[in-house]
Amino acid sequence: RLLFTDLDGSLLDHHNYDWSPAVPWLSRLKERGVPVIPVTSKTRSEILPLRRALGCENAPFVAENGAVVGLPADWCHARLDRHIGRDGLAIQTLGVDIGFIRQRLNIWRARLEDMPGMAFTTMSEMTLEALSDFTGLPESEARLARLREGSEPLTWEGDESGLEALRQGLAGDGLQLVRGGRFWHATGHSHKGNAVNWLIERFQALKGTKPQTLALGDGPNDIAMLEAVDQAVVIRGCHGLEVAPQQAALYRTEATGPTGWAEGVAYWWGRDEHRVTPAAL
Ligand code: 2M8
Ligand code: MG
Ligand code: MG
Repeated sequence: RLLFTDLDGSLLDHHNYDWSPAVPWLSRLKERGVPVIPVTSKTRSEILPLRRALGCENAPFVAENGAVVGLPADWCHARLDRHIGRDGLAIQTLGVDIGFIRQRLNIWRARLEDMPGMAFTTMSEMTLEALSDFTGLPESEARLARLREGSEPLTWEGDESGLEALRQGLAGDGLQLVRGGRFWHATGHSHKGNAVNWLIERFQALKGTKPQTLALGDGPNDIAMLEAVDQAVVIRGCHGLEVAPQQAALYRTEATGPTGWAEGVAYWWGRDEHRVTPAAL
């Protein structure tokens, strides 16, 4: 079994980033040997301390909306992952380099300058103080959010037509915009669904069996992940955005954040270890 989870607004509270309501389930999953795999918009630098705190330091993780995958030693393949870092992780990049993304955002901003509905601020342009105020992250953590490798978050201050123009420009560069909780994220063609499929394939290659998979998320950027697994949970969002994956085995929670997270895990894995999913019927 594998559990894939979004962090902000799902395992972590949208406002204060607390996860205490999920702790009983995190311990139970640990006892059962089920890896809890964070799949998030956050950076590798943000995830490293967090996964220790959450107790999922032996599981892989997906950072920056699928652009970066971190593999602990027992998920590594002798032939494919040659370099294991001092942190014990092999890093696979499924996305596009941040330098290219920032360069293209600047070019499109300059080219579309005269369009009235065109206005955005990238995370790297925000001061640390502004970023901390906007996200509620302490400055020490906001600093880690800025250490980006394969995705640039931005706040949109323009209108729909400007957004569409930027989207089209970026598409010509092989880039896309996905909606997170507070930010839009400019990325390559990587997304959470690709990264989850990649990890499921890796698991199968190493273990020779197909894992049973569950995923939980609250935002539009989670849809591809929710469609890539056997059982899915949409956690009630704090942002009013529509999240409608093409997924027959779908549960929508009543509660938001980590309380909703625990509700969702209990729905699928709480009573019956071998619940038959609607998709399998
Ligand atoms: C950003 O990600 C969230 C995820 O949904 C968002 O778009 O609102 C990222 O920049 C991430 O690195 C950061 O930790 C988070 C803080 O709220 O915001
Ligand atoms: Mg989220
Ligand atoms: Mg997220």
